[in-house]
Amino acid sequence: MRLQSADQRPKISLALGANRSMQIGKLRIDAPAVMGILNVTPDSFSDGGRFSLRDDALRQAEAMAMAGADIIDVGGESTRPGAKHVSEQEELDRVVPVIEAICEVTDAPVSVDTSKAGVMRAAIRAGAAMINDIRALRDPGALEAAAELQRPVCLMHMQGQPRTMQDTPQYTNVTEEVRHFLAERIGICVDAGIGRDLIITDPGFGFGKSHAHNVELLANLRQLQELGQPLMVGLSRKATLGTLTGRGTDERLPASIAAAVIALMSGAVILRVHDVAATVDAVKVTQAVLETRLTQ
Ligand code: 7PJ
Repeated sequence: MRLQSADQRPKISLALGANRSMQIGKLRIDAPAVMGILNVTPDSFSDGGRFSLRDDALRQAEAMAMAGADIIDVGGESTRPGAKHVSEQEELDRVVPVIEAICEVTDAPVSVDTSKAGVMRAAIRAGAAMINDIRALRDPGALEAAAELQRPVCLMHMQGQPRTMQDTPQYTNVTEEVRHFLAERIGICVDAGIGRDLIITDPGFGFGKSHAHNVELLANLRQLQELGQPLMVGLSRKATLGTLTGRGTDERLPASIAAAVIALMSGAVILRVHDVAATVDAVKVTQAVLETRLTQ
């Protein structure tokens, strides 16, 4: 059964900034969008070699599209604290065949979760519609590649580097420092020729942030709307939800839904999640309330 797709859901006017809207591939972002997470790393699927990795990934992408995912985010680099460095060739070998295969079977736009200029270029050539960069285009050549490609790009805040970022995260005012960083990156992107209609921002929950920092950021998320760009939020199954509930990674769906609803109520436009069907339902409920508020 195909669940109700995004274009059948009621629309609301979103916090996209004055008179602005965004197009990601065939998807017009004029209602909250659900981005399904597809990790293409050997530890995320059964260990059956490269072809099986591609087929498993394709099946999961199809299932997420059927469940109502508006975007599929394909990543080949594990960014967990302590994760091993992945070479550009390894990342290309993981994500390019998967992106090609997904684009053949679904219209849902594909996002590539990468920081590497070469992977950005190859992914867009393979059919990806947007770039999701946890390093906000700070790696060598990434800014130039994104400017050349002219596709929507998500700039995420991270303090430090994945391997050590959770050792001693430090802020005087986490929300203000994240806002300042993102404003600076937006300016740098605009100067490099990336239009504001292509820029998405993300506070980067769990990336160089303590539990208290994550909670404070979520409580103050609305302040990031001042940036004037669509806001993406990734809290799905994250450690901070485990800290709040005492639950393991696979038991964090209710907490993830609560976080998704709070994010939407605070102006988030794209939710990056593992559990697509459940999040799509939560979006419908929240959106109905937001829309009613707007028209009253
Ligand atoms: C995020 C991401 C996030 C964006 C990851 C995980 C860790 N990209 N990539 N935002 N998180 N834009 O999913 O637990 O929060 S990987």
